[in-house]
Amino acid sequence: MPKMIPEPFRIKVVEPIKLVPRPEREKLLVEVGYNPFLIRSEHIYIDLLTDSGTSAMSDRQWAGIMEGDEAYAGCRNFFHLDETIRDIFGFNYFVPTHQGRAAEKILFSIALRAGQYVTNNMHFDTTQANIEAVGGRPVNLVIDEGLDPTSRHPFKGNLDLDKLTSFIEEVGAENIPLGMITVTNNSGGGQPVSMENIRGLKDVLAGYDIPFFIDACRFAENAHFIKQREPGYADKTILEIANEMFSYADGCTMSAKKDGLVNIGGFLAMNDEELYQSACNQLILWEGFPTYGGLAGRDLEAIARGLREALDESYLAYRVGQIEYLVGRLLEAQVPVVEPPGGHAVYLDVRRFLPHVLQSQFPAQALAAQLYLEGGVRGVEMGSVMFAHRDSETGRMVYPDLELVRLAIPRRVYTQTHLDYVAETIIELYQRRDRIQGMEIVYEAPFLRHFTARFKPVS
Ligand code: P70
Repeated sequence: MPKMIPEPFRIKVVEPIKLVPRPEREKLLVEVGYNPFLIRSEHIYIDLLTDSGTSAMSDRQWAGIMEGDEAYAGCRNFFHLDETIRDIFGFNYFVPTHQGRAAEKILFSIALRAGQYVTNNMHFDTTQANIEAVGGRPVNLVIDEGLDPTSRHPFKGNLDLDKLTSFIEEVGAENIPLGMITVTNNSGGGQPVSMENIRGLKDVLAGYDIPFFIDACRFAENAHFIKQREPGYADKTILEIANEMFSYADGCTMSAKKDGLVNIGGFLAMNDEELYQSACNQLILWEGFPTYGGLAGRDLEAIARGLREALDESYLAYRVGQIEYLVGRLLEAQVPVVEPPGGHAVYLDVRRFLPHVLQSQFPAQALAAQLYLEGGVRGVEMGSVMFAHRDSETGRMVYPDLELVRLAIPRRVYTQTHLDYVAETIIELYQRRDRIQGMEIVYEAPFLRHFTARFKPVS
């Protein structure tokens, strides 16, 4: 049996969940065009759609909600969050936003022009879409091991610095207004980035005078992996590691819905004063006054408290331990998953799970739908539906290297018994995998199509 780490908390409030009967699940799947995004949450038993905004807040965070100061300007919670962001991230300025993508939208609207490039290990879908929305071009430069679901490299989220240097030389530094790194690499299996890589990335970008921003959503989980796996960090605290990570950067975008342990919120932080002034102008236009952004005072307080709780080592050991435990149970049954376990989710490797389904028939979408049918479990497709695109020059479809179903584990929400149930559901599905068919699209939106697309089984 894989080892498990008991929850470092006890449960004070409960929320009932129920498994709707299989014939009803079957009917619901047809109604929503086989897209689990479109199923009502009350019809889901175990919801692993995302770890974003789904955390259980602590009693201290809820107490902070009562201390919300709802003044339009200058609320005390803003200053509390400011102090917290300085302590952990160390940037001079920040603007609160309603979530991560709003921070991205503001950053790219002020720092990027049409035709320019933004490099990253792997952009997440909203980052990619926000870059494209202003006519920019997202570029993914993760190391080759990061695209191989079986490689056990300890830092598969690393960016390939040689590829980066060649890319800068090829297109010219003046065409890259900023370089990014996503910690952990969500699109590539929740894999961490090493401190050495972040430092090296800083050196390369600084050599060309290109500003460096971190997509910081899962920074605490990344810091935990650095402590566990990178020589020289075992005796440092998570706070010290986070401080060092961000010391190399010029700013960050953050969705506090992940390692901020809250249900809504985010921010954009930076050192450059001029950039901050421009960000404030856009913020006032799209989000709100600079001391609340898109949030209420109480939300700012919950983030300030959540960010500190995310640095707790017993919490992180349990958190990452849950992913390791579920991966361990699946590997025992030979189910193909991305290895080694990442920080926030288990990723089923669908190319090996359903080798008989072509990528043009959306195998990961088919598997996500079957997972709901089998056990009322909701995961998310991260493959051809989310990332395939038509090449603007050749007009041909380009399919992503990785075809995954992600089972994201909400923070502090499910117990080990829930994970055992999920493991058993997947194992049963794996045993009848030969009978799972591909899908075809019957409706798709012009961008970020995975949220609303509809499908039917291939005839
Ligand atoms: C997720 C959510 C959000 C995200 C991210 C990274 C590395 C920025 C953002 C945007 C989105 C999602 C995906 C599938 C189903 C539901 C939700 N990731 N950068 O679950 O942040 O959502 O606050 O605007 O992972 O991974 P935000």
